[in-house]
Amino acid sequence: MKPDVRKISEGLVAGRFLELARAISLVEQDDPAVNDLLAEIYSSTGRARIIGITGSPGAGKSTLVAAMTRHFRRQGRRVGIIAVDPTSPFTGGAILGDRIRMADLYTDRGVFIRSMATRGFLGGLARATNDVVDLLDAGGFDIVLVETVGVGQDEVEVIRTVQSNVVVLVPGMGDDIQAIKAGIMEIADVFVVNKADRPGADRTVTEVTTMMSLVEEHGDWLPSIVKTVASKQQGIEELDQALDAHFNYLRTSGELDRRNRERVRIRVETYLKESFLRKLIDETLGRDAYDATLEDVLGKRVNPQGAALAMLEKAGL
Ligand SMILES: Nc1nc2c(ncn2[C@@H]2O[C@H](COP(=O)(O)OP(=O)(O)OP(=O)(O)O)[C@@H](O)[C@H]2O)c(=O)[nH]1
Ligand SMILES: [Mg+2]
Repeated sequence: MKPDVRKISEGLVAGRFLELARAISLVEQDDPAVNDLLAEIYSSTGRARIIGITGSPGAGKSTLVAAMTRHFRRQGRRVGIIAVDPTSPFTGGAILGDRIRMADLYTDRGVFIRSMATRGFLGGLARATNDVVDLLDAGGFDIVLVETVGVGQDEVEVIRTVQSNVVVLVPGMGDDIQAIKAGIMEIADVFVVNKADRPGADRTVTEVTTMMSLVEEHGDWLPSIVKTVASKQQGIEELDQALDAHFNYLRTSGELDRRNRERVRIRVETYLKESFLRKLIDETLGRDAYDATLEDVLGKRVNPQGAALAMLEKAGL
C-alpha cells in the first residue's frame, strides 16, 4: 500500500508516535515515498539540539544516554534517542540489555528510542541516521541523542553532522586514549570520564588534559572534561552544564552556523554522490557494461582514471 505522506507528516509534526514510527520505517526501507515525506517535514526542522555520544564498546554510552535522558525529562524536555550500530547484523544482547536498563524510558511518551542496527542500509547508514534526526526534530523533540561507537566511515560521517560531540572514556585506558587520539580527540567537544567510581578516574582526566594540550585544532573552544557515574546518575548535571556552555559557544562564535552549513553540505553531497553513481551505473551505462569496464581495469587494459573518464564521456558529462 502506498503510504499517505501527507497524513504521516502531519501526524509526525503534531507529535504523534504512530506516524513517527511509520516515517522512520519508511526511511529504513528506503521507501520511494521517503523523499516526499522528508520534503514535507523539512521546514519543521532546525529546533532540536543534536548531540553525539561516542566511545569504545562498553564505555557506558547507553547508560549515559539513559541518565542524560532522565535529567532532560525532569527539565520537561522531550528526548529522541538513536543508537547507531553498523557492525552488528542483529540488534543483539546489548540492545536487549539497554531495553531492560531503560524500561522506564520506553514507556515515557516524551522519549522516543530507535536503534539503527542494520548492516548495509540501502542508501547508507549515515544518510538514514540524518534523516531520522530530521524526523525527530520535526516531531518536536527538543534534544536528539545519537549514540555511536565512532568507528567506520558511516559513523564518522554521523559524528561530523551533530552539533556537540560527547566522547566517553573510562578510567585505566591509557593505551586506548593513545589509540583514539588520532581520530576522536579532534572531534570531541566534551569529554566524559565515565565509571568514575572505578580507580584511576582522576588519572584519566589528567591524561586527557595533557593530550589536549598537544592537539591544536580546537579553535576557541577547549573541550571540557566531566566525570560521571552514569549507572548512578552522578555527574549528569555537570555534563548538562558543559553541553550548555558548548552550545553557547557555538551560538556566539558563529560556529553553530558553520556546523549547520557543513551539515547541509555533507548531506547534499552524500545524496548527490549516491544518486549520481546509481544513475550513471544502473541507468546510463548499465550494470553489465560497468562490470565489464571494471574487468578491463583489472586486466590492465585501461587504467582506473581512464575508465572513469570514458564512462563520464559516454554519459555526456
Ligand atoms: N561501574 C560502573 N559501571 C557502569 C557505569 N556506566 C555504565 N556501566 C556499566 O557498563 C556496562 C556497559 O554499559 P553500556 O551503557 O551498555 O555501554 P555502551 O558504551 O553503550 O556499550 P555498547 O553500546 O555495547 O558499545 C554495563 O554493565 C553498565 O551497567 C558507571 O558509571 N560505573
Ligand atoms: Mg550502547
